[in-house]
Amino acid sequence: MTDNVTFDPATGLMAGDIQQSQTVIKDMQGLYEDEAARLALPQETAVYRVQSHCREQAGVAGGLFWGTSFLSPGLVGDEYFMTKGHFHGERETAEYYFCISGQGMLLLMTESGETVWKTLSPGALCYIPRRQAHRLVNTGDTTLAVGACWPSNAGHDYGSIRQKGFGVRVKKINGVPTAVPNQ
Ligand code: PAN
Ligand code: ZN
Repeated sequence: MTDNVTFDPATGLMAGDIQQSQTVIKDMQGLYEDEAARLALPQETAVYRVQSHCREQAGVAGGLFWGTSFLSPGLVGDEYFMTKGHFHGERETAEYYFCISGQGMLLLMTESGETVWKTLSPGALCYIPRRQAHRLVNTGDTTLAVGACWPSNAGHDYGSIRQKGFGVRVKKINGVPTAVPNQ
């Protein structure tokens, strides 16, 4: 990957020498509380896509990666669209997130399961400390675009999130985004 890359601060869109990935509803198996509601949706529905500039080799310490996540609005049952969420495989790595557009929440969870959440609107800057899992939730009705910068050796550990989830789920209750304990 080269330095031939652009980043539009108004939208978060990147172009040039970038990687792109997309996560659809069928990839989110087991992550929402209401699995029947997830299965009832068209399985190719886009939940989020990520653009990134990974100039260094993944897994090698010393570099930085840069990217934007675009999370669609939507619900699975009463639970808002969200990212899978992960700990960094290399636990001693932190990350910055910054909200570019849309409305949402960032969930942060320690390894012992204590979960806090931060409200995201354009301009919010969030530091994700080392050893904390992180997940984005779109609580609005437009795309949530969030930029990020993370160390090239961070890696992604999705396993424990798949098993236990976060300490809260974010649901639309009486029209209001509400964090409720994850049973
Ligand atoms: C982000 C995330 C991105 C997608 O770039 O990887 O928002 O979320 P999941 O990886 O949980 O599917 C990041 O935190 N990188 O470390
Ligand atoms: Zn991360």
